[in-house]
Amino acid sequence: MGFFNTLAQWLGMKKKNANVIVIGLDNSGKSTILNKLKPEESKRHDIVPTIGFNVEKFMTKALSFTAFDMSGQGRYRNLWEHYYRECHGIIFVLDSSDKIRMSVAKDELNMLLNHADIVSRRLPILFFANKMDLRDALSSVKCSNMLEVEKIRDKPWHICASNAHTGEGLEEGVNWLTDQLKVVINQ
Ligand SMILES: Nc1nc2c(ncn2[C@@H]2O[C@H](COP(=O)(O)OP(=O)(O)OP(=O)(O)O)[C@@H](O)[C@H]2O)c(=O)[nH]1
Ligand SMILES: [Mg+2]
Repeated sequence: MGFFNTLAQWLGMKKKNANVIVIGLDNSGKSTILNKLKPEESKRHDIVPTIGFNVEKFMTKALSFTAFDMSGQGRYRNLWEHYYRECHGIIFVLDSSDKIRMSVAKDELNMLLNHADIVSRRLPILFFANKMDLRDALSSVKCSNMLEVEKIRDKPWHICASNAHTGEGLEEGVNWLTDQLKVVINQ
């Protein structure tokens, strides 16, 4: 394996690695999204609420991603900041049907944006307005208005409506993130 990796790297075939942190409130669908993006052989059959965090891997056409799948439960949210420094991009997942907690998600987003390890960096942020299949789900435009995402001027951002069960919207999102990252990653 080592030999083939070295050979692939030497031939310029090995994909560059991007670290992304996947955050958002508990129950928004972070782990379900990552499970859908993972290759068939490493998919989990049942997703349970994340304790602490898990490290997951997935690939796109141009990059290999290492994703820190953080728990969104209140008691674990203080772990998020420990991974900000080493991440190249952020995936922020919203449950678009959870109107009551949209303000909590907004507070978490503002804390992220004002964090010392984030504030001065041009990190791309991909938002998934997830659970678009639910009848009372808000549109991605409405979600971005509620979070005042358009106020983010110093970082590229993009919002996609998604359904983590069918995978709808996920490819569009990760393709956008790949385009943002492939030019800035050197490793
Ligand atoms: N209807 C619907 N349900 C979803 C969708 N995505 C995830 N779910 C469900 O939402 C619940 C929570 O999903 P998780 O992926 O565990 O959420 P999480 O954000 O990782 O939660 P924590 O690990 O606790 O932070 C599960 O029952 C999922 O099946 C979606 O797009 N549509
Ligand atoms: Mg989870």
